[in-house]
Amino acid sequence: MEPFRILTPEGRLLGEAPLGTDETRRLFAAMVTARTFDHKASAMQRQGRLATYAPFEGQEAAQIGAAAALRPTDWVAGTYRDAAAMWMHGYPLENLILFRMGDERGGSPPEGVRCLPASITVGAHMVHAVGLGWGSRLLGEDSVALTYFGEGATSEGDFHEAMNFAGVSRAPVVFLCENNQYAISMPRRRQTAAETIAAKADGYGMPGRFVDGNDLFAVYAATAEAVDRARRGDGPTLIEANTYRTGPHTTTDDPLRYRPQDEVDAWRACDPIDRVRRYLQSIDDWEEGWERGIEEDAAAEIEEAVAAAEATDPLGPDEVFGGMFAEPTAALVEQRAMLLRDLGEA
Ligand SMILES: Cc1ncc(C[n+]2csc(CCOP(=O)(O)OP(=O)(O)O)c2C)c(N)n1
Repeated sequence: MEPFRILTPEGRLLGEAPLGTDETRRLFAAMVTARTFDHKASAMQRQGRLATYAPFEGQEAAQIGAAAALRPTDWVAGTYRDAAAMWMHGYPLENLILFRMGDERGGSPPEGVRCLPASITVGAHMVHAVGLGWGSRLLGEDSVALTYFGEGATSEGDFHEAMNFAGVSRAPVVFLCENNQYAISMPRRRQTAAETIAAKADGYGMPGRFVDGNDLFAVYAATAEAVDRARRGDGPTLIEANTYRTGPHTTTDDPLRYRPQDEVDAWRACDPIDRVRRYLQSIDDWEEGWERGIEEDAAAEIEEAVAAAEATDPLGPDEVFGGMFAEPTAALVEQRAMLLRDLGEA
């Protein structure tokens, strides 16, 4: 089945561009900045400055293109791999880095940024996104919740519960599946017998769109349409952004053990950033110096965020007990006291 596509890998338009030149250049710059962050974070992990890192290289159009269709009053609920989407929705780089250093204080955005903490539990946040969308409706707001997840998450019970409740309640939610072809080492063909992830929408009474996830324009257009539909009160949409992660699942795995290099190379030829660059070149709106400037600005902005994160006073060892419950359980109170006693601090 052919995905919905507006821009070919060669950067040729197949239909009308959904974005003007200035906005296209802005989103191109966002994708370049996101990739600069991704490479920096992978390097920092290798230097022992970050814990495990889940790279998103190859998925920039899916994350940035969808987030660009939102208003600041809308909600984003994503995963450990959705740093670019969260940043696009206002989550500070410093917090993204701090969280990946293992510091819970980076796990939430500042007041007013409508992003949930990244979900490490596969699929759990989709249910929360439906609650946010439905709750907004009950409050009389017109906010929409956009939830990002991988194709592996569609095999979780939470996917069914979220999709079912959203369908029945017509909650203003956009389900954005970044089908990056693998759930760790599990290939897409063994994840589900369905022809597409998008086809699953049928069973929940909502539209499903199968979209070229490496096409910024297609992802943006499909998401903007789904967001409009949700905001009007016409209910949720499932979008499958067909894409590929060119890096490992996380910095702990070796993808060559489960996928061939020629497959990676074939997907690299469909790179989402190259595609928009080719398009901008074709309309004479790209200069090498401009792109270098974006990279340099991005690197400087990221360095500043890294410096701020690394200058943060480390958490005390007992702070690990504070992250889960508003009111700690009796067992946690006891364990915390034991730890402090053992450390000679009580
Ligand atoms: C409920 C749950 N089960 C298992 C895991 C371990 N795990 C972490 S990532 C992952 C694969 C998820 O794949 P997918 O949903 O396709 O997203 P991707 O990592 O490819 O972005 C698994 C099984 C988990 N974090 N949570």
